[in-house]
Amino acid sequence: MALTNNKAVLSWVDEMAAMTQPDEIVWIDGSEAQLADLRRQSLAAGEIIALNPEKLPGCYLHRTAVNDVARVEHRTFICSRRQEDSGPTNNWMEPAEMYAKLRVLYTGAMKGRTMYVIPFSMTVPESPFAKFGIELTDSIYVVLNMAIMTRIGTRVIKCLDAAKDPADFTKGLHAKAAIDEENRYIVQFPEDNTIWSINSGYGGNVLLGKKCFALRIASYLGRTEGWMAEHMLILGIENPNGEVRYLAAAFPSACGKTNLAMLIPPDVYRKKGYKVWCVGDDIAWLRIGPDGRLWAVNPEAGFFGVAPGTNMKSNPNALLSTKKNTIFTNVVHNLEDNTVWWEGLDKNPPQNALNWKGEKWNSADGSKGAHPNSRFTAPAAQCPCISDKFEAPEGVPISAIIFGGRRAKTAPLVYQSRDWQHGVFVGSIMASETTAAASGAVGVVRRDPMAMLPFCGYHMGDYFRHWLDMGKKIPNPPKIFNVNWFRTDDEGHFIWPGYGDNLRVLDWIMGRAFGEAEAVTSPIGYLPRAEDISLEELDDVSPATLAGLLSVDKALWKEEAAGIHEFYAKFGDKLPGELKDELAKLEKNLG
Ligand code: GTP
Ligand code: SPV
Ligand code: MN
Repeated sequence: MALTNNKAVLSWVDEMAAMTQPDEIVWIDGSEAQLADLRRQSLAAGEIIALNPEKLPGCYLHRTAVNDVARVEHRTFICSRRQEDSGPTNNWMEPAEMYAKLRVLYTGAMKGRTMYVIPFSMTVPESPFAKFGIELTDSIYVVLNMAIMTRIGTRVIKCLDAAKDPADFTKGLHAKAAIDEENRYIVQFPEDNTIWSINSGYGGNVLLGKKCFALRIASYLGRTEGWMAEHMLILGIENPNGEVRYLAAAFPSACGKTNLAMLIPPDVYRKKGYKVWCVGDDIAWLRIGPDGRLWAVNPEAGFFGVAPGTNMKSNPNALLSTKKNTIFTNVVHNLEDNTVWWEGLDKNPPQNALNWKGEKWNSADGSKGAHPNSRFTAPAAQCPCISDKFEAPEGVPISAIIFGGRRAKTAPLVYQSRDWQHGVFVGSIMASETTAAASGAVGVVRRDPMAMLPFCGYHMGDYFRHWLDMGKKIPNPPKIFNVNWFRTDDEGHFIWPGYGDNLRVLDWIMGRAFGEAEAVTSPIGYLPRAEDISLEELDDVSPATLAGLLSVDKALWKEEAAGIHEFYAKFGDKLPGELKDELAKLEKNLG
């Protein structure tokens, strides 16, 4: 039975049902009883596997199709009415043409299936910043994931019905169809507040509240409405005085957001009383608060985190978050005790196991058991270091914004921009090696401005403009930094230990944001001196090594500047003059 009399919602659901022709329509009320029933159906259909109820209570394993294991950027479209509003970094097609093309694929796609209607909210629905959406899907896996990743059900639809404009919701349509790679489309129509996804059953392609809505559509809404939707983690650092200072950090996919968001301070910091609190691990919505600072909320309710490499040493808080009520996707099924495993969990791959494809697996043959982009979907509230501000409707005030990527060379461990405009330049020139989070080659350096290349819902040149304009409107803006945890030595090993020790760098960053730490000028911005970053009780890094990590190689940076010119040329007239000026300044500084 429909959960609402909302005419806009009902007529849209009817229209989509007429096209997709499901046998049945089920409204998701968000109750535990309904979710339990769906789990039973999904188990019976073999779509999910129940894991060991003692060791992993409420946990399930799911395997996606072998051809469907990551986001597909080449099949992701921003269909704004005018191509120039989608821009050179997005795929585009005329909306009418795209709708027509997809209608053919959607017609009858849910025959013999059930359509689930999921009302969802990004951030707590009672927050003045909440945005509502409805996802229609024929996948129970999607329903179960959305129940973890967003707030869903009756609570949400009531808030939408009571809103100023009950027709103001994002219309998301997902159909698995035949999981046909050739006909896979992930399409955003920003002006229609609409998302159509077809022929995938994998995470980021189908959990429409996440990248499709909370970044692509929301970045478009943010520009129109004067706020920002960013691919950023949010964390609070509590210092020994008990004061908590917040930062947001944008790193590309699989470059360390989840890890940084819940890091465990090194012992020497812990003993002094430092604590880290996680507010979010992937997406931040940022608004100017009444006090003139920039405030951030995490629109999501869960973590869709990379499994490989997660262990009790690298990220115990993430691992502990997954010990109950978690859905694992494309990891190893350990048949010895009906649990899960992935590369980097521990040094003991199970002897009796199935790999991510569900095949008998022997680790000794050298093959990977878990897919490199295998993931866990876990409720954020289960994270041992979740912030008490996680659901605060007003969010948290941000003192520092950090950009960063995977760069084997060039980018130093950390540097600070001279001011907001220079900070926007630093974000716009971000580059990073590609990872398994998206299909395609891994390890290729590409420009990924603000970690938003795959997620910006409009012209990237206009996006830079929006950043610059926001800076002028924020009376007390955060300071902007860049970090690189991934510099390697000649043998390709990471030089910086990373993970918990990244707090040593964050400590300097916060010191700078609050005018308490020293820096020196360099051609690229402010740098710490080696003595400004604490190496206390860190035996593997000598002051000389640290100095090396902080060095700026002018020859490499000149090459970098040439690359930036090439990248900027894409944006033509839409490239803000301020960024051209910053590039000229960089070149002048390099001599
Ligand atoms: P998405 O969920 O795709 O957006 O990824 P993410 O940015 O949250 O990345 P995540 O924290 O899951 O880390 C991805 C990979 O980077 C994992 O294999 C981590 O082990 C590794 N990693 C994270 N932090 C560090 C670090 O400080 N140093 C090194 N060397 N590796 C790290
Ligand atoms: C990312 O790729 O940045 C992710 C995973 O967070 S996905 O939801 O698949 O986009
Ligand atoms: Mn992400």
